[in-house]
Amino acid sequence: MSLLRTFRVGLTTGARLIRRRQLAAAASSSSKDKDPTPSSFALNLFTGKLVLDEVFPFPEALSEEGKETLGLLVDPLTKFYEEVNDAAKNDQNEKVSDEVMDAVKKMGGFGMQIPSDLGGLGLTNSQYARLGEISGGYDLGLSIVMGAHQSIGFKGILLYGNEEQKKKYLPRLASGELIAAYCLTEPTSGSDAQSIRCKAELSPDKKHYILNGSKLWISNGVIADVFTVFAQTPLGENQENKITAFIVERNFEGVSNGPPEKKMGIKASTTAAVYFDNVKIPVENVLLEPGDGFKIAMNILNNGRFGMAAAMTGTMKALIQRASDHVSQRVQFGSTLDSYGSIQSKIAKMALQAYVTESIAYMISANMDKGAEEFQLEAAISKIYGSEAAWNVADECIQIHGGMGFMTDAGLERVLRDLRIFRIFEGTNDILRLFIALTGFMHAGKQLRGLAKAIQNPFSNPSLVFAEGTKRAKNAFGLATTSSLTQFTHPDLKKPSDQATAAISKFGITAQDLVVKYKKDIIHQQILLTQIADAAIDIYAMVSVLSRATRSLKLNLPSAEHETKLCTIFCDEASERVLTNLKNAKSAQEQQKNDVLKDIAKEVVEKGHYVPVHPLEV
Ligand code: MYA
Repeated sequence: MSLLRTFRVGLTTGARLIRRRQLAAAASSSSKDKDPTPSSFALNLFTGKLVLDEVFPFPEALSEEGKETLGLLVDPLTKFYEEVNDAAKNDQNEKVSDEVMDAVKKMGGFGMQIPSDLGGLGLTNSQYARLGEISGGYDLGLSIVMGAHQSIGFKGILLYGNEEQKKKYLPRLASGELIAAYCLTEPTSGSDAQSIRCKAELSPDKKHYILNGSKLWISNGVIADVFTVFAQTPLGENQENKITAFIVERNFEGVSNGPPEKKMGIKASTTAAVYFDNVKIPVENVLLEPGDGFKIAMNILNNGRFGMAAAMTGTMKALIQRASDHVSQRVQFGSTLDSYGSIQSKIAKMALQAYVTESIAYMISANMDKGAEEFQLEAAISKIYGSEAAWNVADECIQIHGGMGFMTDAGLERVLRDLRIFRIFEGTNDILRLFIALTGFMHAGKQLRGLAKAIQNPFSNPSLVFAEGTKRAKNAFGLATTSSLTQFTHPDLKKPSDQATAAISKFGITAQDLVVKYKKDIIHQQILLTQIADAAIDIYAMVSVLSRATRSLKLNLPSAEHETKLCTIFCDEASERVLTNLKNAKSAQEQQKNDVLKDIAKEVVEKGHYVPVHPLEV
């Protein structure tokens, strides 16, 4: 856009441009005019650079006033969960009662991050994380009702809405008078979000878009009044389809939903198909510009993922409390269970995983509060690590309880059922692992002179080009790091810091070697990509706990010594895993094993059943 034209645009358009710029900045690591060294620790790992601004020191998230505000909310929310809400009843009834919904509304629980001048509580991400953590400790079903509404449902309006859109919708969304839902997934489009088919066409008078199509498995789909809907819109001279984000009201004619799905867990929340039959959406209800929808969709998810890690932290803490109560009271073979080594190891590992998830969740939320723009990898890491950790912790908690844990009355099987979806929704952990590795490699490719001019579609576009030039690439890569984390960590953490430093250094070198070895073919190496993602997850986790434990030691917190142990053990185990994953990603022998795995899968799928002849039928 020329300067003159920029000068002429009115105030509204100006504000729109600013939001577009914010969107572009937050959207992707790949925009062309971007600072080549982003602030994201995880992204820089792939180029062997140690960029620590967002990980050291552990961020101080709240001002005194922020703590005070949070203090005023924690007690009522806890009291609500203890005295008003009944998670087991919600699960059994497969709904949240009107009484409970009203109580959440009264507490402001539906508008936690909406600014106070628009009727919300105006909380920061860190404050929201803390309340999400409490919710996750009591009732994951109700957490999803609240989370699908504000973590993703109206997040598009909050982040990218113009003044009119915000004023029109946010106050009633904050009070809970209106409930929101996020509509991306379709019958033929799950992980492959860009392949959606819902279509919105501009009416001849250009006043409306006409929306047709259906969305699937929409959280809050039965109860929502406002939907953020993503649909293809034909744009430009060629009428090329691009995704646009729309605010759609239930009371627009032609909006309906299917029955609530029968599902394994989070039964208190409704999940349903939502149908759009010639729905007239006023053009004013487009978020940002037509065609901006995919990045809006991705950024909403990026923006909400830390909330999931926070909720998982709460779930794990509650499970740890249940497990420790049990093991300190239950007597078998003449002693309480806590005296047995195998139980002690389980409890310690549960604590370890909660500590890591908590450290990651609050590291990210604080960075987002400080205005970080590149957190998509960290957000994905928090979702993957948190959802898997919570699953492990719930499983072990049940194991520790023995037969008792299997019984519905113990309330643990509900938590396990509720947790299962967290590894699937908001981006399956499998696709997020590929996303982490490919985004990292894409960034690494761009950093290398002579490599990768562009990667348009790392998952499916075969025209992706990694230029040749192996030797030059090697030199340009800035081979790993010369710094050591020990400069930033407490002396008591020297060993784990050295382990993490070695892992980071090895990661940079391995990432480079792999880019050079596979070039464009790296996109097809999914097993290898998963190993790389796992290494990146462990490294980010190590750095998060090192930073947190350092802070605790410096502040001489009462838990500092305990945290030192958690940090030390975690880094010991995680650094081993990193080295193994990196070794496997490069090893020819491991690649041969992967090929055999592929063969086995192919043979099973071709036959359509388990292949070996039954041992009794020979
Ligand atoms: S909601 C539905 C969840 N669905 C998904 O998560 C879909 C998963 N799929 C994807 O994310 C994408 O399709 C993937 C890429 C990642 C697979 N950030 O060619 P591309 C850019 C920024 O790679 P694709 C639900 O489950 C990319 O750089 N940018 O795209 C309910 C490129 O940019 P450029 C991104 O191959 C849950 C462009 O896009 C990102 O099609 C309810 C194209 O990229 C990104 N992430 O796919 C939960 N990805 O063109 C409730 C891509 O500039 C939560 N790009 O190069 C509750 C929590 C509890 C809270 C408690 C509260 C109290």
